[in-house]
Amino acid sequence: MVLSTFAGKTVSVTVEKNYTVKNEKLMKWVDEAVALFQPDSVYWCDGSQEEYDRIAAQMVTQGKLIKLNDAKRPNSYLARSDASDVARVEDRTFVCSKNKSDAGPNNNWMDPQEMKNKLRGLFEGSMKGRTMYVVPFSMGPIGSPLSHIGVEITDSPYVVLSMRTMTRMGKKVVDSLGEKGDFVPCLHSVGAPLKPGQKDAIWPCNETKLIVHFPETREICSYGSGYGGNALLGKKCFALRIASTMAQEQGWLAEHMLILGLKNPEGKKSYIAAAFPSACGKTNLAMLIPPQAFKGWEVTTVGDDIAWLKPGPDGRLYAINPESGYFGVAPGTGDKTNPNAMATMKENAVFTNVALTPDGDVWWEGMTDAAPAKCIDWQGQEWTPDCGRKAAHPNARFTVPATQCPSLDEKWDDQAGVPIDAFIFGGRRSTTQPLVYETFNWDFGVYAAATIGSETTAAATAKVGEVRRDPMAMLPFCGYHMGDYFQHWIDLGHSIKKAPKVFCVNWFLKDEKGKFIWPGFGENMRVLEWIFDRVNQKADAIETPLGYAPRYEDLNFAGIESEVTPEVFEKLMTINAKDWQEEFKLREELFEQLKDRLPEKFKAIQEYLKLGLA
Ligand code: O2Y
Ligand code: MN
Repeated sequence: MVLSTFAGKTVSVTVEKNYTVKNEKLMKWVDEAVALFQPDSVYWCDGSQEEYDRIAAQMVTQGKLIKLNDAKRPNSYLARSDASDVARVEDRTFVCSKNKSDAGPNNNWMDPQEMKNKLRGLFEGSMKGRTMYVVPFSMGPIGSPLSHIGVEITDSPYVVLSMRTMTRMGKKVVDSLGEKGDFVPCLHSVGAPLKPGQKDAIWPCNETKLIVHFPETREICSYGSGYGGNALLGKKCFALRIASTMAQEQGWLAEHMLILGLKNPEGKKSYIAAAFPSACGKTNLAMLIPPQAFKGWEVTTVGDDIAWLKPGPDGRLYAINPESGYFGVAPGTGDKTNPNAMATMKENAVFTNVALTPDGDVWWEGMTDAAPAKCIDWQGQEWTPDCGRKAAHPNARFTVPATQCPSLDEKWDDQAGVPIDAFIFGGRRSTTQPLVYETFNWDFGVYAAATIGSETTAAATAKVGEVRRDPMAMLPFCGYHMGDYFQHWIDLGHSIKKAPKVFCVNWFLKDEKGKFIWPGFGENMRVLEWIFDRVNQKADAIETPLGYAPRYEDLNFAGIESEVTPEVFEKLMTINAKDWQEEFKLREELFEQLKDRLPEKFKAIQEYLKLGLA
């Protein structure tokens, strides 16, 4: 237990707890946290709507939330973060395994004891003048064999509200823990203690930030940030970094994947899980609305960001979305790009770092074609379309309950999860990667997933157009050595009777003039249909050097024949040998970094592909 080293002080605080807790480990851990953080009061969250409304109202009174116009956006709020606290801090994120080599070159590392000493110094007294909230949460449906429980201690009421939307949270989780149930302890402090009488900041945080994972003891500590993945510890910290280490040990997968359901007009249904690096439209794909030509087809949403997949008794992989809400990027989301997301956020939403319109609603770039004549930008400044600044921060967010999504899948909350028939991997590539292909088999699929990457965009870096490898879109989220992770994928596929088929897609090919060739968004349905039919043994394909690919006649282009002609399709499906020689060189750079633990099979697969493309 991380806190045994922190304990030793006795303090007196008021405690508000409206239910019985029988779990001794939890009670002891909370007592230790009180001694460490020295808050003014302790509040055990029950997860009720009344509690949510009460905390939100307190934050409005304190100026920490703005209540939006109830007629336009019922029960919704706007939060503005500190300008220094707007995104995940990868350079301050650590995996503190006992041995440095187990964290791999993909993680920052520090000796666990040294890190705990450092954290103790930062955490000691860091909640003075504040309330310490105890937030019990379940990742996945409560009681499901695919779910796991965590408890987050935090001094941020914004985190409490967000955790209630993003997880199953409160008394029901403590009840399901019972006397002996285990949980992942998560400590979070914004690192801004208050002296008596000191006025609080609108968004308290600390210049020093540290997001720390102890994989062997399954503990998470976060200091200094109140934002997103740094602070909502159920998401990236637990459901990906810690869960990926649990999954390796226990024979399952914790992945950075959306999950969608696809039903054809005959009523046959398949589920697909898909991984993409950021800025590839993951939420748009998860909530896709099929074009008119696909009458009778249904796309349904199980999850938009994370999937936990465990082998079922029938030898298939079953997936749950461990979350219960969406924490989506607002800029670029609009009625044209993602009408389902827009409908999901029509009420009960918390928006962070978007603009406030004069009528008390929200706006961001890409929400509508025309910008409002004026608004208040994400930093509280007056904004007009010609002022030269963005109205919303590029990483501005909406936080909404999944249950409000019009395309929500009927099994999104099913204790058994949903059976996965296909994995899709993609990246943002203007050349090289064709629109779609099916890999030859599981091992080739794992190799392809391990080598995906995206070209950097202006929003992410100054070096635009450079390909950044992001294996399985997990590079920032894998809690252990990426080479071991690849081997775990290979082994898992061979240990189950019916491993999903693996497909690669690329929605972002450009022509010589730099214009996107593929229409994307809802039109991606045309590729999904082919994948669905491959999975259900109905679609034809030809063999290419990379895998199996559709011919023009294998995809339904009804309604876009003039945009995607056979010549355009030819371009979309081109596998250019010269580009691929360059691609293999870049992949070798990734393999070089991971060489001490890279699966043997990868070399053989790459040699085979190279020969086919020589
Ligand atoms: O910047 C943050 O803290 C959020 S990161 C995030 C949030 C929702 C879904 N995915 C991500 C991500 O970085 O992959
Ligand atoms: Mn994500």
